[in-house]
Amino acid sequence: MKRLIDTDPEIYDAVKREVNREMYTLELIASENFASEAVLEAQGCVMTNKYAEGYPGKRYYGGCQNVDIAESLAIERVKRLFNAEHANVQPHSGTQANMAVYFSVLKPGDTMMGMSLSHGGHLSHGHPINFTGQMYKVITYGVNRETETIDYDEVLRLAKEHKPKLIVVGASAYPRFIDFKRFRGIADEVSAMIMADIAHPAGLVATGLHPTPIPYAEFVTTTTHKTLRGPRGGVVMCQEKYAKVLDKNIFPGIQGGPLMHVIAAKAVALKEALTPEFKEYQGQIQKNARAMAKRLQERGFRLISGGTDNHLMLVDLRNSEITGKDAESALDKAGITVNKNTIPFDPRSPFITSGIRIGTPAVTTRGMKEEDMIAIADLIADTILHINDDEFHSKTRKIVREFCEQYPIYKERLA
Ligand code: DSN
Repeated sequence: MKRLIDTDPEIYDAVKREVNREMYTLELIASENFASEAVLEAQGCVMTNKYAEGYPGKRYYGGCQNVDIAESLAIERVKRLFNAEHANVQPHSGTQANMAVYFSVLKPGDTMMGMSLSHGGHLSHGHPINFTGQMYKVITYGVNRETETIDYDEVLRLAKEHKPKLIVVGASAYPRFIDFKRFRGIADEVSAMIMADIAHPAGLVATGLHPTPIPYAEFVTTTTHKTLRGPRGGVVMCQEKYAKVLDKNIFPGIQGGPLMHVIAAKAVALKEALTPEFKEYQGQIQKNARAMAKRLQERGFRLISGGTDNHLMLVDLRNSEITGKDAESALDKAGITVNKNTIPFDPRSPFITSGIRIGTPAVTTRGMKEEDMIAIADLIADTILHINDDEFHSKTRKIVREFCEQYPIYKERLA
């Protein structure tokens, strides 16, 4: 980054610090990952310079022949990866992908259903402080208090009572498989449409390691940077009959010029996702999550729903005085990055919480395996046991650094 050093040493310094943070700490935020060098190169390329409002072959600007190649490849690869009839790769984010679907099928005041954020849903699935909560009549569903898994009977009861036009299926902190077929049955009983937001398990869905919503949902949205391991951004897939209305609602509906450098990087990540190595990687994410969950349970932690089927787990700290906020902060000092997270029926506020969310996609990208997850689970358990002991955290931070050095990333970047 020679030119960046000369032009803007302050930003260079911040980037360098971030590279070091990523290299020498354990990244366990379930929604994060390390995009490949090829993805980073595409995202940092000159396509950032190009305006390309419209779609491949139908642009409002000249000179789009090269970005058209990138966008067409990205579209074709998404369709192939997920077996989708139609795809739009322009959404700048997951929330914008969701917004485009809502605008395609709902009018202000219409009724939609989504999973409550406090039970593992997402802000853009109808939270009162999000545009969805302000524009639509939102009915939320959640998990059963006993099983801590989605209460499908309650979803059906609510759907029959409120007759939503759209049911949103998907979560950002739910450790179990989602039964999309069952949601289809519920939606059919009340003539609702389904939007499945698979941002979190997208990589698992793409490789057949998590049930796919494609045959059951009119619309499927995802981000490209979580388990899918691409650049930050969104994608919408839909049945062919909704293609026109969807495309219109993304551009010119809610966005102007697409980010062509990001779309090029999405295409690269999607190419990577179509390889056998990616399937192996997704399988390892899942094995790692199971190994980590098992070890945390052996160390006395209670996990929401008793374990994990996917890439993440939610630790319930209610049986101690320690809050999610305390745990996040102590782990951060130890060089282990997680996020505090509300757990279902959490007595504490979202700023404090009684849980932490742990995910394995990023550490698996580094090449770590089940035995490493056991070691990391022990570091987490010991850190939480010594919650107020900063000296202990400094020692753990050194262990974490040595551990990370065995699994290098960014060999050529600022190292
Ligand atoms: N904020 C993301 C997450 O961490 O799960 C979802 O958009």
